[in-house]
Amino acid sequence: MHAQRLVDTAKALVAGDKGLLAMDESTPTCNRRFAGLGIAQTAEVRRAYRDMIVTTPRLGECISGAILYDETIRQLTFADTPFAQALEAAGIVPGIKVDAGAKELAGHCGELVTEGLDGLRERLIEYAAMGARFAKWRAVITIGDGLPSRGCIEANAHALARYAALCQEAGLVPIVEPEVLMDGDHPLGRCGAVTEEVLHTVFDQLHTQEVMLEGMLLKPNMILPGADCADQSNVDDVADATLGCFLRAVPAAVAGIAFLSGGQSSALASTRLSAMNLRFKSRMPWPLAFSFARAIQQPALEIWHGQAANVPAAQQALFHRAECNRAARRGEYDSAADAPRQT
Ligand code: 5MM
Repeated sequence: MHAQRLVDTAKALVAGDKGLLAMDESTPTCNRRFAGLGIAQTAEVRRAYRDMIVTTPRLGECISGAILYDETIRQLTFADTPFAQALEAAGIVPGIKVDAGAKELAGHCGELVTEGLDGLRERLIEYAAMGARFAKWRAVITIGDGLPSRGCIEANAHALARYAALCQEAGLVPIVEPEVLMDGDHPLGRCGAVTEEVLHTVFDQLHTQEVMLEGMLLKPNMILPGADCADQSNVDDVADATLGCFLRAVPAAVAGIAFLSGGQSSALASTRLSAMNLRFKSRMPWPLAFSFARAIQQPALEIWHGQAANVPAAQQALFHRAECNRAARRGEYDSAADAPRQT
């Protein structure tokens, strides 16, 4: 195994105050976001959007790594450079989403299991040859009446662990993403209990599959009340619930934690990350970073709107959100100062 290389890459991805940019929306997800804004949904327009992102001036000052989608890693930027190489040139480590998406779990109505293990060993070798140095796999856990089931949690945890072991065999750092969705009206405590059970199960499976924790990153949800819950907890309650859960369930050997944003507004995601870093700085055994998609990209996407003339303004918005999250890693994000630009 490539132990030292894995440890070095994992550390580099969460070093200092930088974080990751998830730009790995699958074609259906990217098209859905484009459709919502009336942007044409073609491979060429998706390429233009991703070109806007990776050519953002000084992005590498805030972003350590970027997660690409299969379509993008095979495309060239407008400067005729493969996207992975363009990222390396910008000082950003290229990564790749390797799951094949969440599908209905047989026998478990309303629950999903992420697929993509078939042929993964060969795909990882191909992605590594294209320049990817880390990978990502997302499992989706739904909270509902009687959900999640043990069957769903165990199936997803097993797949995450087998994916992670294959990544390390190929020399790619696995990002393990078990996302407990915000959908629903459940209270904060329910999200906390479910997330803790999921994390215990995931780390049990990672141990069983002999995954080296020092050479992987965890990409979890924050502990939040459901989006439809009447009691939307304050920032400190979210920070305390989230870090309390992680301190109980995430081994200290894990190289780092990088949150997903999960549909929170850009400002709220930064505010909560900042509060966690401020309140728990001296008590955390791992760096606490970000791996946001919507919470970094959304304002830029809305400005860009598919128009080349909007690229400079969109890049400014993208860089601004990246900088905000860099400040949040230091516990220094000021949402009041950011207010005029919030979306
Ligand atoms: C949860 O989604 C991940 C983080 O994004 P947010 O910060 O917006 O929550 C993200 O990496 C996600 O996995 C990609 O957007 C790809 O999603 P799909 O559903 O297209 O595979």
